Amino acid sequence: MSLTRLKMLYKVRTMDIDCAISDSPANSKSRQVIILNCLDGKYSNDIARDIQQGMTASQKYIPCKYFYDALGSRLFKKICQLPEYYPTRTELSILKEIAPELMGAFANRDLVELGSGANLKIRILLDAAGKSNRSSMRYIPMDISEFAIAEALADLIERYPELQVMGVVADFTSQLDVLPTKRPLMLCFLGSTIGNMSKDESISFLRTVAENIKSDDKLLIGFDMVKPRGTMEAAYNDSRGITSEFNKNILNVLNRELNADFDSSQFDHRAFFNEDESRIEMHLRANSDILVKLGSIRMEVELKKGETIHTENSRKFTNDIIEGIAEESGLSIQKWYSDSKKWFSLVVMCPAPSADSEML
Ligand code: SAH
Ligand code: AVI
Repeated sequence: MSLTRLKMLYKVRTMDIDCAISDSPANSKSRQVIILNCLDGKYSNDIARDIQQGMTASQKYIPCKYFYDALGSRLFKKICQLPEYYPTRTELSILKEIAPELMGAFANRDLVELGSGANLKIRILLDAAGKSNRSSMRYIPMDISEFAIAEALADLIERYPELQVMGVVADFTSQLDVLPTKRPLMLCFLGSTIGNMSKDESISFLRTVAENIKSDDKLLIGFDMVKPRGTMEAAYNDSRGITSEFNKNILNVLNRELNADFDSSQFDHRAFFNEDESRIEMHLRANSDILVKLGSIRMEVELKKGETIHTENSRKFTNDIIEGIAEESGLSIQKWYSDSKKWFSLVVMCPAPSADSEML
C-alpha cells in the first residue's frame, strides 16, 4: 500500500494514550486508525546529535534505528522472506506452537509490541487469542517508523474488526513512559531486536521496562542464538543483495534528513561475525576516498578508501548470556521456548520479586 493511500486511513494525534484509545472505537464502520506520534521534533534533534557524534568517532558509526524510513521498513520486510534469513521463520515456528498457551486467557488485557514492524508475528498471537478475547483486548504497537505502524494497523483492522488498536510512533529506548499502564499487559519484543543493542543498552532498557510494568505483567522477548558462523553470515549477505540495499538505504535517510550528499555507490556492504563480541557487524566500506557534506549540521566528513561506517550490531546469544541479562535487569525467567535446532529462543520474563517483598 502506498504512503499516500495509507495517510487517508489514519489520523495522527498527539494526546494521552488512554484518551486516544477510547477515541478509536472498534465496530464503527468507517474505522480510521489512530496513531499517536510522540516523536514530533525529537527525531530531527536526535538524528542531528547522533550523526554529529557518530561521524566524529574514531570508528565512524550510524545508529541502526535510522534504517527504518518507509523504504527501510519495506526492505526489512523483504529480508524476512529471504531463504538465508532464518530468524524470522524460526521464531514464527516457535510462536505458532506457543501462541495458544500465551493467548488463551487474554480478555481485558493489552498486547503491547515494541519495534513492531510488519504484523506477521503478532497475527499469530491475535489468531490464537480468538474473537472473544480480541473483543475486549487492545493491541498497541510502538515503532519509530510511522509507515510500518500505519501499514500494519490498516491491515489488522480489516482482519479483526472487533479489536481495539492504537499505534504509537516513538523511540523505545527513551519513550517507554508513554505506554498504557492501567490494564494487565504482555509486552512483546520480537525478532531479536534486543540484539541490536549493546549489553549495557539492553540491560538499561530492560531495567526501565521492569520498572514500568506491574508484577503480574509479562514480557516476551525473542533472542537469536549463536550457531555455525556460515549460517549467521549468510543471513546478512543474501544472494539477492537485499541486505546490502537495506544497509545502503541508511545513507539516503541521512541525505534527506540532514541535507547530506552521500553517494551510496561509493560504499560496499560488509557483514561478518565478530566472535569475540558474539555479534554480526554490518558496515559500509568506502570504495574510494570520499568527502561528504551534511548541510543541516554544517559538517564535512572525509573517508579514506577502505574505511568503514559501522551501521549495526546484531548480537547472537547463549543461554548464559540471556540468564545474565535477565538477572542484571531485575527480571525473572518464567518460561523458555526454543526450536529443535536451538537456533532461536522466545523467553517469557516478569519483574523479579524485590528483596523486600520476598521477606514478607
Ligand atoms: N519485530 C519485528 C520487526 C523487527 S525490525 C520482527 O520481529 O520482524 C526492528 C523494528 O524496530 C523496526 O520496525 C524498526 O522501525 C523498529 N525500531 C528500531 N529501533 C527503534 C527504536 N529505537 N524505537 C522504536 N522502534 C525502533
Ligand atoms: C531488526 N534486527 C533484529 C535485524 C537483525 O537481524 O539484526 C535487522 C537486520 N539487519 C540486517 N538484516 C536484518
